[in-house]
Amino acid sequence: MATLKSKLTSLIPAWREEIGNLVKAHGDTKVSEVSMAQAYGGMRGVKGMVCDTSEVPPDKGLLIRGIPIGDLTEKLPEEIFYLLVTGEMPDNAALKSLQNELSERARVPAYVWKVLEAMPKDSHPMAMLDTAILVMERESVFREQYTKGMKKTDYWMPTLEDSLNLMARLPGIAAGVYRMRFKKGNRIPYKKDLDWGGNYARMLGIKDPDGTFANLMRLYLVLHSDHEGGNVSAHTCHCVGSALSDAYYAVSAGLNGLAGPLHGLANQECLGWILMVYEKFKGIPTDEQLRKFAWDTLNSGKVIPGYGHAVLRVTDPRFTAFRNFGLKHMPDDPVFAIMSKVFDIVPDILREQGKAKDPWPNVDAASGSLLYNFGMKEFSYYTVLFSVSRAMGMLSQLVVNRALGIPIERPKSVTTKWMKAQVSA
Ligand code: HAX
Repeated sequence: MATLKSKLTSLIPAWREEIGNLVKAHGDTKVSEVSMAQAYGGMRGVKGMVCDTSEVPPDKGLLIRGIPIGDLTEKLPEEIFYLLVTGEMPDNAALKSLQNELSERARVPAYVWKVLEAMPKDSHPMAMLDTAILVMERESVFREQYTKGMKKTDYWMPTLEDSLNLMARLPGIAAGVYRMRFKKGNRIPYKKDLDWGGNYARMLGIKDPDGTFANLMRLYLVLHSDHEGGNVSAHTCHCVGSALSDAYYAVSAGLNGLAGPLHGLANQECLGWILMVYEKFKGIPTDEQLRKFAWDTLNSGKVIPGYGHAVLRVTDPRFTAFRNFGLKHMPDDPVFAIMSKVFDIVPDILREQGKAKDPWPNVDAASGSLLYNFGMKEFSYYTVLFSVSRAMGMLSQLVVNRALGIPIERPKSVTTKWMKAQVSA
């Protein structure tokens, strides 16, 4: 049966040759310049790294291996993982093989639960997820084989092993965190003949009589999977992994970045903001009321969560996909209706304020209102859902980078004194 490993074995030599030849022939070609404003401004727009799994053209939004995310919304998340790693969609045999690999590796070791049970009861679900990942580091196949000694060209193989092990266990761990942290009852075991995303939905234990919640989870896992290489979570994972730290270290580091309110935590903040509107106006506000509420937020020095983006300059197609899901399944839900109204009102306000370069909604603006509709009201958990998905992007980038032998990351920093000297020179 076609496996992901055999597919990569056939693809990697050509990737290496292509990039080797490119750098050999054109290594001195300039691809970016860096201004002082960029050096002080989060390196925004500096082209200093390569990521082939996905790209985000500012005027289009996410393309996974060149395919617009809007064309992938009916796919299974594990199909997206295969696409991310190999650049090709799996055929039926390859998909089945990947699903078998994942279900065979899905059992979460008992010591993980013991560690999580020992954590303070008010721990953030993201801290619990990251702890679970890190505590499994002892099982890293990469670290074991590296310690024994292996060729650099083989690094990607145990990295793929670690990636599949981690990815297989993540839904069970994340669902277990949900049930433990929010006292939802016993853990629900992985079902071998169910797909990866469907399993996650099932193990969460949310009521789902007609399978709509499982479909939302599949969509959620597809939409958040990857967003090129420079965002905080992907870049952190890449940086840590470039030191040949294994996938457990690298992914948990990336997810610690995802836990920040300007990144993955925004989905929790976003629904909080919408519910504040709902409570203040005891339902759906008028346009005028919503406008004033948004201005009050801005005038108090806060951001409007779910709006703006470091790269995008259009409505995020992932937002559109979620909104379409809501329009189909819950058009009359008041929280969904407020979220839609915010979309009609807030971009104009942000434009009028004139600070945000991108006044449009990002992926986090819509997802919370959909989850809320299914009774998933524990906001602090939302970034864990994001994490299970984003792990696919981080792991695929890690495998590809190991295959290509990308070296340890080490950009040059300079001092303010040096900057001043440049100006006077
Ligand atoms: N509301 C109010 N002000 C905003 C804003 C928003 N939604 N988005 C940007 N701005 C402000 C910035 O705070 C900044 O103000 P100062 O000059 O006073 O510092 C100014 O506009 C310029 O910022 P920018 O260049 O447009 O945006 P950045 O690239 O610096 O930051 C962010 C991008 C996504 C962090 C930003 O738009 C933001 O804070 N948005 C709200 C939080 C959010 O939705 N985060 C999730 C992003 C998607 C994601 O990564 N998910 O994981």
